[in-house]
Amino acid sequence: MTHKWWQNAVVYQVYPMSFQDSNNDGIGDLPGITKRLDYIHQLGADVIWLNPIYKSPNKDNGYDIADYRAINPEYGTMKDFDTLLAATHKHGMKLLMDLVVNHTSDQHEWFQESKKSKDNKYSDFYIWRDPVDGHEPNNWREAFSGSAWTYVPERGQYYLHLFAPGQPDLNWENPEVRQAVFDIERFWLDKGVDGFRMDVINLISKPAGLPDVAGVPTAGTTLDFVADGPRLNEFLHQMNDEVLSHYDVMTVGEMPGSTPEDAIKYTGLESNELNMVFQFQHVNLSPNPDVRLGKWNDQPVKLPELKVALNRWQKALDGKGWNSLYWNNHDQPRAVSRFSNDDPKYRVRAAKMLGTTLHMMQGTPYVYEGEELGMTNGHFTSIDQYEDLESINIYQELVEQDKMIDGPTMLKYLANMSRDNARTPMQWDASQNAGFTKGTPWYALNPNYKEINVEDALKDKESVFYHYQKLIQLRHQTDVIKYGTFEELDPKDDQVYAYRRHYEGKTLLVMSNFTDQTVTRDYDQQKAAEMLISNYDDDQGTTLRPYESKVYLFA
Ligand code: TEU
Ligand code: CA
Repeated sequence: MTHKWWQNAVVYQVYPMSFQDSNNDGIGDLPGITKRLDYIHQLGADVIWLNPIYKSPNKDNGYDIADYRAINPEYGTMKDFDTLLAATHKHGMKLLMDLVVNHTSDQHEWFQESKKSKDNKYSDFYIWRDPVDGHEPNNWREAFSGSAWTYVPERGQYYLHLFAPGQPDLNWENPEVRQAVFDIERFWLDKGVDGFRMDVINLISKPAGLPDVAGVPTAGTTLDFVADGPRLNEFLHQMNDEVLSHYDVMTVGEMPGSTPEDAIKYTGLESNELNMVFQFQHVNLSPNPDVRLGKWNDQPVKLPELKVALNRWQKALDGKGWNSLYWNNHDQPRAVSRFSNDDPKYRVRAAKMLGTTLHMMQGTPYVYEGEELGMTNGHFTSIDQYEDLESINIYQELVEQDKMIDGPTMLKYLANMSRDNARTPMQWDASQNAGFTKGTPWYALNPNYKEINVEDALKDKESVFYHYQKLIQLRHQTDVIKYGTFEELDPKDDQVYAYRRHYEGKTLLVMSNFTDQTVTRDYDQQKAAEMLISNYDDDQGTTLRPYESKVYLFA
């Protein structure tokens, strides 16, 4: 079977605002990224995914786009972008843009026109509905607290926003909207961009008639209800047919709420829609028992549940679709804090263990900036330390407005799960502001940058960085890692994550101890031809020390 370049690739995700400032205004920017391409290339990444860099009022840090063909001045100019793209290609790497087309900013000219009247060129570009009995058209809740509807007196109607009021949903039922999106895609693809990460792309087709959500309407139940709507396949097929299929590009659809069965419809190897999907099952584990609290919890992830989440997708897409593999991104807490142990005593070993566990699976791995250092959550203790509207709004709604939960408990949940954890600036060295900026950083750094930073990591051959570099090298060199089938082992085992991969007579055995205990497990590792990688410097056979992770190749 021929393979596509993106099936061999490893992606490095850059959150531009927090990556590298070059003009000392405290905000990361495009020239800063260009300066750091050597570092990303040294890690071994093949592709860079940039979070949105378009003109935006930044109500949701760029996921509210006001002009799809202009660079946000905070990040630089279109010339800076062209320089970054050319330099990325010169390094032999590719560049993905973040395409946010389920919604725009309310500052986009389309919306500014649409809200004026019911009979102008853009009136039908968004989802407007009359009040029902003087109220919102249905019970949908938006992702960042509150109703998913906002009333506009000048039009006498409500408009839908599954996210903030500053993020009105586009009306994909309107063929002119689809063509406008396709034109935006061509603009960037004709500039030489190598593909797109598509923001909440499985929300673009809404359930016919926009009926109420059953049960308790929350942000989570609304997203789940809207996800994977009736015309999604049709829209994605048309996008592929009219645009994507005319370029050699990589596309990954962010699909909250999708199941493997859904994903195969959109990313099947012959589906002619998208190449792969970001699924959410493993990042939504241990949900709060109270449905109104959704993802907000302070519970550690249980290994058997993690295995169900990841193994299900490995088995379901094997030979039928393609997985993206990720532990974290700009919306998730830091991997080593969420899925393992960021206590300084264990952090490095645990971070390496997580890297091995994920990177030996079938799919395209995504490394989020700083994950390759073992960067940790911010362990915030006060609501004043948060800047993300999701964090601030949920605290205001549940603690201050509804008095449903006390402040200290909500702060524990936020410390464990907030997106802010991922947005503290990249830690380059132990100098002031970790070398991120000589100005005042837009967001405070994690104070542990003095111990966790690139400069120290590159001097330490035992660092998480060099472990990730080796994982990426192994993927590039080893077909059984890239293409092998997946065999789960002992899914109920709540200490060790073990699985095998098989390809053309070769077998990989991956064993990861997720605990701080020493355990024993025998999967015939003694008969292996060689050990490919370990986070310890010796091999004690069936003994697995705390957070020990190792990979054997059986010829
Ligand atoms: O996220 C969509 C999404 O469903 C969740 O990640 C959501 O943001 C939240 O974290 C659930 O608790 C995408 C982007 O990745 C995110 O940054 C944007 O805020 C969101 O869409 C709206 O564009
Ligand atoms: Ca800057």
